[in-house]
Amino acid sequence: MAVRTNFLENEAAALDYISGVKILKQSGRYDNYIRLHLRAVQYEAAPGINGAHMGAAFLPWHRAMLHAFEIDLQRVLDDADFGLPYWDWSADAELPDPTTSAIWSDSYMGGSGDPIDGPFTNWQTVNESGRISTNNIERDLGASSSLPTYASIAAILGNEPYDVSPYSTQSKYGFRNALEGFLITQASAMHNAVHDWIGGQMSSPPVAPNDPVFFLLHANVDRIWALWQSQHPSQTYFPVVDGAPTQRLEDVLFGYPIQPTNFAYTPASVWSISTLGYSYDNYPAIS
Ligand SMILES: [Cu+2]
Repeated sequence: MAVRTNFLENEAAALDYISGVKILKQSGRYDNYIRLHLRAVQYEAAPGINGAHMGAAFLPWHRAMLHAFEIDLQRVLDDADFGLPYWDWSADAELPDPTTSAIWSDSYMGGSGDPIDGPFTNWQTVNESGRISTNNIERDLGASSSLPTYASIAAILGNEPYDVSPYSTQSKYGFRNALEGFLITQASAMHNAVHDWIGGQMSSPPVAPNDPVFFLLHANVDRIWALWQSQHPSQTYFPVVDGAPTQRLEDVLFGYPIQPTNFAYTPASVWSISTLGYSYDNYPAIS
């Protein structure tokens, strides 16, 4: 059982994460995840809904991606219990200047710049055509948007049900659209705001996973979803039958199966994190 811990509170796991992603980049396996995400962004499940975003499948699609990625890291690190660290971006939202958080130091993820400094400074990125480009990873921390606070997370945890018709950015209530960041009437909120706050590739959905902070950010999104699930044990996934292809309870999520898991992930099959074989060391102390 893998336990996912806070990137800034578990130095060994943080450094393992950095070594692991460097190994995956070198072998080309890392770029497969960028291309998986790219193809999902480019797939139109229905008008305004792509394979991985702006629809009900947003949370399960990324849970599946992180699950496969975590197992890849376990293999290259030779540690079957390795848990993907999460970046608790709301903790940093409480700092006077979140760009000074230790996560952006050169021994961790590196900070702002084009290219960024730190362990990933010379990484070549995958472009919107799926090809290796000459661009490196860039960031412009804090230039736009702001990190969601604990209070803003607390404010959406009461949302039920999981999602409502039309299961898109237009859904008027429901937890998924709130956490993804389209329900709140701001230009950029929740998950979307974190991407925008980082800038560079991270603020461009087709190429966002070029930046390895993508997985740390999404582990925290997944953690907040898992908290919601534990607080609302009678809630289930929607849509069951009336949604678009790749979005319904028993549909195989777009782009799967992939190596190394080769699982035909569905929203149903990823609903329970304990079934997938991982847990979080804790949840934000909010409710
Ligand atoms: Cu995201």
